Amino acid sequence: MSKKHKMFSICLVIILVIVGIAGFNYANKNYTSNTETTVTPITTSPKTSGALKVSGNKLVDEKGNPVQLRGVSTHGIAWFPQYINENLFKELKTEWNVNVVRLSMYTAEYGGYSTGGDKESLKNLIRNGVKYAENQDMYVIIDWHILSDGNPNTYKEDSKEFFAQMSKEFSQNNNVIYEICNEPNGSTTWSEIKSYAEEIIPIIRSNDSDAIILVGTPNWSQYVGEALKNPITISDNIMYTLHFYAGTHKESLRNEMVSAINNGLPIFVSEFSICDASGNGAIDYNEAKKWIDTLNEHNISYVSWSLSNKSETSALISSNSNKTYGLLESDLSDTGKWLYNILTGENSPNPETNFENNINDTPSENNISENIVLNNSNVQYTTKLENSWVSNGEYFYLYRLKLKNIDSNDCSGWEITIPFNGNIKLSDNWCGNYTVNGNTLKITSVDYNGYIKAGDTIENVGFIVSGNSDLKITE
Ligand code: IDC
Repeated sequence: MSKKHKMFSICLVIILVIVGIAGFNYANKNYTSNTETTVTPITTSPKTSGALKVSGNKLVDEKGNPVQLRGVSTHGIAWFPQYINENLFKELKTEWNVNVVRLSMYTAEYGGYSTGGDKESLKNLIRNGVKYAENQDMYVIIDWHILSDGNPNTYKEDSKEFFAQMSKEFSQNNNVIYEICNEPNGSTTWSEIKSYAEEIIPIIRSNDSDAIILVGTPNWSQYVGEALKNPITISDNIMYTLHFYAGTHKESLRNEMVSAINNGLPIFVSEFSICDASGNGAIDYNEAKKWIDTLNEHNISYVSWSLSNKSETSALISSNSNKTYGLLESDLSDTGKWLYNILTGENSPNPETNFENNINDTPSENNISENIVLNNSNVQYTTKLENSWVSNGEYFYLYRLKLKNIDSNDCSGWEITIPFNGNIKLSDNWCGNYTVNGNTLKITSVDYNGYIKAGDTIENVGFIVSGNSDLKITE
């Protein structure tokens, strides 16, 4: 071969290799091709990074190295308690590259803590969530999710009692982060938020001298500039939250965030999604990419709303899927697919490979949905088995109910009795008074859901029971 030919062949090989690599990359390109973002594997975790601190405008590990947390938020835990399960948390850590989970407990909406919600059940869900996060070596945010109550001072007494108890129980944990007010809004000013924070922070500090505390900012946690002008000085390890929904909040909010960061304010994005601010509507992939790039550039931690299968764009799980773990690509919503790609750089989760290692032995059936309609004089109720699993040899069943007042008059209270084919043990319940007698479960209304207008339906009521391996409701 002549020298010229040899050179030509070498060039050809090089070109073919380049084309080959490009082709391979193209073939592997994901459906959200406009979101190519470098994914760094998560190495930050409570075991390796220890208790986090705030240094200047940065979140740092115990040795002072900057860290970024990335993760997901539950929806309201009273609404979607089923996603607080350890298999899912494990999957989030191992499959999704997540190192923080946020537990959102509404104060005023839907079984809200301060508006008649079952305080003990809600606290138990938080306790479970913290325990699962700890077992899976993840950080966990306890979120006092104010929203329609607008001003964090509205239910300040409840908040004091709640954070006193939680921080006492978790004083030895190095993975717990306290978020003391999700999104102040309406006319709530920064000085009102600050005075609230100055009452809550010392309560937490009396049990836990250094946990990270996140403080919301005015206008649904957007006006971080207000906090910058007048930051909280009574304690260290405070961060300020900024929330965005990429379909609504764009460059001007990003600029506000970057400017506050550059001026020294430590910011944590404890909630965001990529649709509009209602949690629904179209996804804006372009803006989403700009946001994620900016967050990564400044090493800002971010947490995506929400771990639920509600039929709304921001829900990460498809409304067609009742799975509470073992999520495949087909179980994810478009937002869920986008997030999976952002967190892992890959397209499809593959959790089956981990099934044999699942915490609760094996799922008996992970996708059960069976409706039974029963009547109790004027109330017709539909029971839906939403999930079941085995834990330490015990069989658990999660049911959710719909109650309809089929009478022509409004009712001011209700009582229903559910017969099972075997004895049951009640393991969790919400939005009712529950008593077990052998194989029957009696549920009576609580003060906030006893009244049902003629013809109206209420949902929210639900429970988890354990029993035999083939437990069923008998008609
Ligand atoms: C939304 C939920 C929706 C629920 C509603 C309650 O997605 O299912 O019905 O709350 O009012 C927030 C809030 C967050 C909102 C979310 C979307 O922190 O609670 O969740 N959002 O509207 N701030 C901006 C958007």
